Amino acid sequence: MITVYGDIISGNCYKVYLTSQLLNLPIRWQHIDILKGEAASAAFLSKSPLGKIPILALEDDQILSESNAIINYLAADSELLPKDKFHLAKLQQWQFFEQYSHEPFIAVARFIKHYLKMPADRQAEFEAKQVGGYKALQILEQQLTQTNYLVGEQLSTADIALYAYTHVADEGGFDLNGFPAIYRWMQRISEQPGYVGMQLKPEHQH
Ligand SMILES: N[C@@H](CCC(=O)N[C@@H](CS)C(=O)NCC(=O)O)C(=O)O
Repeated sequence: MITVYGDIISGNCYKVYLTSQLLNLPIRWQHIDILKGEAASAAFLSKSPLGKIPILALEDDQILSESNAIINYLAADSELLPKDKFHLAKLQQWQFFEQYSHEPFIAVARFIKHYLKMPADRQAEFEAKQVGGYKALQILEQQLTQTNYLVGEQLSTADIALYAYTHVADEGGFDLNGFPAIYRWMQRISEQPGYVGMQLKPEHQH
């Protein structure tokens, strides 16, 4: 069975869990507690030299890192990954946007506010993250006023990638009230068969 090493409180790890549940794929979840620094342990570094979660270990011990690569691997051959080359490139466009222009603002603001409880020496950084985070939300809103999902009318791993930190953006100090199209998109995703929220811990995470 495929093993995922992750911590569900991380949006990057949650993407992998959500994808596996939407596709009804059996996975073994190995909890790595990021707040306790377990991703930096020697045992974990031997699997993933970067010391970051999530990683996926195949049955033959091949390892895959980078959350968006992992969800695309899991979704290969499913309707969550388009076959048409333009739509596939659009999906990647959104996933690269997520990693460079969304996650570094919204996830980091959330980490500072929600998990570190806003230490004084990170207050200025937190405020700077708000600017980039709201810009990313505006871009999502603009697309989602035109289409139900990010790549047209079909749910894909682009939506899963962007949903992960957007749906907990309030924990990073972002007010989603001014973003009705994002709100409706989040509703649509949460109504998918197999959907699980971030608060539902994987079976193997205690
Ligand atoms: N680009 C990577 C980012 C992974 C990442 O930053 N993971 C964080 C948790 S969200 C982590 O492992 N942090 C632990 C650390 O840096 O010590 C991905 O998408 O998987």
